[in-house]
This record gives sequence, structure tokens and C-alpha cells, in this order.
Amino acid sequence: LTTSQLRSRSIYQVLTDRFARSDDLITQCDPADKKHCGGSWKGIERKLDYIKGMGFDTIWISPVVANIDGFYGHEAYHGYWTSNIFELNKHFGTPEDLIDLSAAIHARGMYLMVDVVANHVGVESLDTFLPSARYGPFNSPADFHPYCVPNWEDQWDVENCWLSENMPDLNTESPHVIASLHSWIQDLVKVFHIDAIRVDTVKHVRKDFWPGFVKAAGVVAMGEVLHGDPAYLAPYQRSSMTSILDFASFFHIRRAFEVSQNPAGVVAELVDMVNRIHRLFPDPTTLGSFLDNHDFPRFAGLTNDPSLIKNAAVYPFINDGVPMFYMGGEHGLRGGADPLNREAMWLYGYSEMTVTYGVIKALNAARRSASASHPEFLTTLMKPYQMGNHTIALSKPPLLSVLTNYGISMPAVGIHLSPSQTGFKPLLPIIDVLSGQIFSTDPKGGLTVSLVHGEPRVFLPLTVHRGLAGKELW
Ligand code: ABC
Ligand code: CA
Repeated sequence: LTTSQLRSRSIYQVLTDRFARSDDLITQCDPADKKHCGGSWKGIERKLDYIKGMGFDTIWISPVVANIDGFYGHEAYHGYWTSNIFELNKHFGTPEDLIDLSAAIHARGMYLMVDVVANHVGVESLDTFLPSARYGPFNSPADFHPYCVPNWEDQWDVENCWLSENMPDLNTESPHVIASLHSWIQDLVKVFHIDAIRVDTVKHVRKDFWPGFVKAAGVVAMGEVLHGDPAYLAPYQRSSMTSILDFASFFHIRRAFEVSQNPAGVVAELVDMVNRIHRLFPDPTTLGSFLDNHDFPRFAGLTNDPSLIKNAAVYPFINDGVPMFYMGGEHGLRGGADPLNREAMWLYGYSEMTVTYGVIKALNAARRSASASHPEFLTTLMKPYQMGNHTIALSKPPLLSVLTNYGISMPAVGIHLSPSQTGFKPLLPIIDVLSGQIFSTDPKGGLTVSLVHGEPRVFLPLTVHRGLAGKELW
């Protein structure tokens, strides 16, 4: 995938060890144990139709390379503790299994995104760390930065110290390390026909290391820069890689929808964040937009209000960037902080009949029809409007969304959007893709619509929804 092809994708994130097994056994898995539970590449392959059925066309899987065993009883089930980059993780399957998975994904017209780590390797304990053949090409002390504990306020430390005492930091200034990482990523992408990479710990390596790495990969890279401030994030999109995860929206969506009857001001902050993102990032339309991932407590576990959960879940799909969805959200999983947010999916079944599965499917379909009828949808920034203390309207023609953070106890209210806010023509039939209700704009192109039980609304012109829209109908 190229950067511009990435814009029209929708990404489902799996933790390989926890998504699906190669067999049908319902084996126990307590995430608190931090042990392997038996998920595999074959398992993912068996569940591709389940993922595709929800409307996703791209699958982000855990790192695929060989890992150390573990760290004080905590096994490397997540795959982030590399031993040898030139070998694959035996727990997840054989090289043939990964090739099969890649082929099966492509056979469905879908894409494979693999998580990759270039910042560090793993070790059982600081005392036993010894650069050796175990780390493949990184067998000499010169291949690593000396151990130090970072002062998190100091960017030099963040890049050169160890992220933690079990993650020896690679000397990404050494020509040998750079050349090894380049040849590794180039081969990995080619051999397994990888379409995109998700790059771990980007802020822990100097910015100018990345362009060479991404070039060697030869496919679009989405970087993880874990920071909430767009002013800190944006330079990475400018000088490291064209796409990064949108942690700026992430923290703000959570804040905006976390408590019912939110204090006034929270919606204004969200509007302000949208404007800051538009101002600061070179291209907000290639950011990865998400509400949940494997590093944070699941949003659904932070509040008991189903309307707030639904509003927050909608946001990444109506945002400017590429929607990303963390496995298990479709079953209402509520696991807390790492490791509790890493539930084994087979314990919950793979029903395609849950309400959330249907909501996600409708949102993916809405994005697809919006971009099919109006290709500029993918490159045009949304316009945010604050509608009172608890409601925000986001217009990204032909999509128009109205979200509210009051919660389920919200009294029914009517919201009026002016013609310039809707972006729609007069007397245009429109559908709320979440409820299936049909409305129409008024003779001027404005829209009056009720919000019920604090539920979100996502509108499309009826013709767009039905795939009938030509420019002339619009
Ligand atoms: C686990 C436990 C740890 C325990 C450790 C031994 O094991 O969670 O408590 O000490 C993998 C595993 C984890 C494991 C780690 C560490 O390895 O998945 O289970 O932790 O061994 C990526 C991946 C992540 C992965 C790694 C390591 C990196 O997504 O799954 O973890 O390969 C930092 C990194 C970030 C990393 C994250 C886990 O840690 O930058 O790349 N994620 C602040 C810091 C961030 C920091 C974050 C941690 O805290 O600035 O740099 O992320 O929560 C905002 C601020 C931010 C602030 C956030 C919390 O608030 O703007 O700056 O982030 O408002
Ligand atoms: Ca580093």
C-alpha cells in the first residue's frame, strides 16, 4: 500500500496470541497471567470472514519475529520482546503459516499490516543481558546503547536510554545496526507480501533514522509516537513517516465521552483539538484514528453508559484519518489496563450478531459509500461545530455526524443545523445509518433532528447510502 491508498482502508487490530487458535478448543486464558494462550496465524486465517464481515479490509497483527521467553514469569506473548529479527515467532506458527495467512488475506481483497520493532530487543533481566548470536546480527556491545534510565522530559534520553530494563536499546546510530534493520525489513515485507507496517516506539529513535527504514520497507508505515500533544506529534509526520497513530484525538475522544453529563467546556475542547490537528499536521487524513488498543484500558470499561460508549466508538470512523478498531470491542469487552485488556477472543465466541458488530459494519459501509460516490471525501477535512454544551456536529460531506456526551439520560432534544453546517442541498433525503431512520433537509438545506437517549447520529444522503449517487444527484 502507498500512503494515498491507505486513506480508504479500515483496520482491525488483533493480538495474535489472543485472537484465534488453529483448532476449535476453548482453552482457558487469564490475561492477568501474562502467558501465551495459543492464538496463531492459522487461527487468524480461519477467522478472516468474521473480520471482513464487519467491513474491515486491513488486519494489523502482532510483531512476527522470534522473541525471548519472558521476564520474571511474564511471557513474551505480545511479541514485542525480540530475540532474533531474522527468525519468526514459533508460538505463532511456521513461515508457511504466515505466507498462507498473507495469501488468504489477499485472496479476499484485504491487506496485511505487520507490527515491527526497531528500537529494542528483549532480555530476561538486566543482569543477564549479553549481546550474542541469540540476537542475530546484534551480537556485539557496540550494537546497543549503554543502559540508562530515561528522564522522560529529555528527548535525548527518550531516544538513547532503555525504555525499560528488559528492553536493550539498539544503537540506531551504528551503520551496522542500520544496515541490518534495513535489510531485515526489506526482506520481511517481500517474503511475506506485507502491505503496510505499524512501527513501534517511534519516538524512542531519532526522527531522521526513520525515512531510510520506511524506504527499505517499501510500503506505507504508520508510526506509534505515544504522546497526547499534536505539537509533539506533528513533526514526526513531517520528517519520519507519512502516517502516524492519532494519539491527539485518542486522548481527547476518551476525555470527551468518559463521564455522563459532562461538564460544559469538554465539547469546546474537542472542537479546539480538531482545529489544532488541522493546523499542525501536514496531513490529518493519513493519521490512524482509534478509540482502543492493547496498551490502554478498554473504553467500554471506563463508563457504564452505553450511549457514551456508542458515541465514542463512532468517532474514529467519522474522523479524518484511517479508522482502526481493536479486537473484542465488537463483543463489548471491558478489560482494564494492560494485561487485562488482552482477553482471549475464543472465550467470547465470534458472533456476528452483536449490536456493536452491526454498528461497526454500518460505519465501515458508510465510509465506503461516502468515498465511492465522492472520492474527495478521503482528502477533505471535516468541519467541527459545537451545538450547545454537550453536542458536536462534524461535517465531512457527504457524511454528517452529530455526537453528544450527555449520556443515556439525555432528555430528547431537537438540534438545528444550518444549511452551511449540513453541507447538503435543500429537500435532500438523508438516512441515519445507525438507526436506519430517514430524514430530509428543509427547503434551505438545513436540518432539524432529535437526539434520543443521547445516541449518536451519522447521516448520509439516501442516494449515497444506496450507492446510486452520481454527481448530478448530489
Ligand atoms: C508490561 C507492563 C509494564 C511492565 C512491563 C514489564 O510489562 O505494562 O507495566 O513494566 C510491550 C508489551 C507490554 C509491556 C511492554 C514493556 O512491552 O505489550 O505489555 O509492558 O515491556 C509500544 C507497544 C506496546 C509494547 C511496547 C514495547 C511499545 O504498543 O504494546 O509493550 O515494545 C511507552 C512507549 C510506547 C509503548 C508504551 C507501552 O510505553 O513510548 O512506545 N508502546 C507516557 C509516555 C509514553 C509511554 C506511556 C506508557 O506513558 O510518554 O512514552 O509509552 O503508558 C499522555 C501523554 C503521554 C503519556 C500518556 C500516558 O499520557 O502525552 O506522554 O505517555 O497524555
Ligand atoms: Ca532508542
